[in-house]
Amino acid sequence: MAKDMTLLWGSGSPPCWRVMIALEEKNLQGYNQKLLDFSKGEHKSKEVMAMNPRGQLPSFKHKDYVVNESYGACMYLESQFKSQGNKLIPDCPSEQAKMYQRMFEGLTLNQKMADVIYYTWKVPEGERHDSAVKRNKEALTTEVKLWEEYLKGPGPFLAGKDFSLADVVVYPSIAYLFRFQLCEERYPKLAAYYNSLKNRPSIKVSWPPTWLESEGSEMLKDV
Ligand SMILES: N[C@@H](CCC(=O)N[C@@H](CS)C(=O)NCC(=O)O)C(=O)O
Repeated sequence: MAKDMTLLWGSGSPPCWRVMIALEEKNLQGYNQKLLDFSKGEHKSKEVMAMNPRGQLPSFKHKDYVVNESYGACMYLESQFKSQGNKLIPDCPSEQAKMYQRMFEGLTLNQKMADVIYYTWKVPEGERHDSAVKRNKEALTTEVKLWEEYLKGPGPFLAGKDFSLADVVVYPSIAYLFRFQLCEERYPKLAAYYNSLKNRPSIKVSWPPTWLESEGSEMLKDV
């Protein structure tokens, strides 16, 4: 039981979901956790700010060691609990190189996705520029095509035959794309990857609760 760990998280946030998947993969159930509501501004509460001065989720600590950055937390958990649960960093140099490459490229995918989704959320309708919307969508389309190509290589996982940290950190972004109705027919490899991992225990048990309650929007339908 991981009673010496605390995770403050928000539903539907890819960074939060990454940490939850890593905790499950490392058999670290039973940690202290609190689900906070972004729409009520709970990520700016005193409790979060004390742990994470940016007021962002996830906020995570093990004992007194704070690792709020989701990639950092996943890498920390793998490093500290190497022989527990599933091994998430392959020994084989070619697979390890691919794993780090895909992991960090995942940040670009996430950013390009956020550029499209948050522009529409944050910029009021009358102030939006069609050219910016178009440019962001084109950039995301180029990026998504790249991931579709990657999945044509030896799989079934992002770094090869084994589930790794690359899957832990990138899967939530890929799931987010489909939540916003990325077309499964246009990206069959990505869709197959997304669907095949839905029932993996670490992913299923940590599936964003708000996603079970409502449909996502169609924002990425034409990407
Ligand atoms: N680099 C951080 C990013 C965390 C992050 O951006 N969290 C978002 C939710 S997905 C958040 O808390 N946003 C609220 C805010 O920035 O005020 C990580 O990977 O952990």
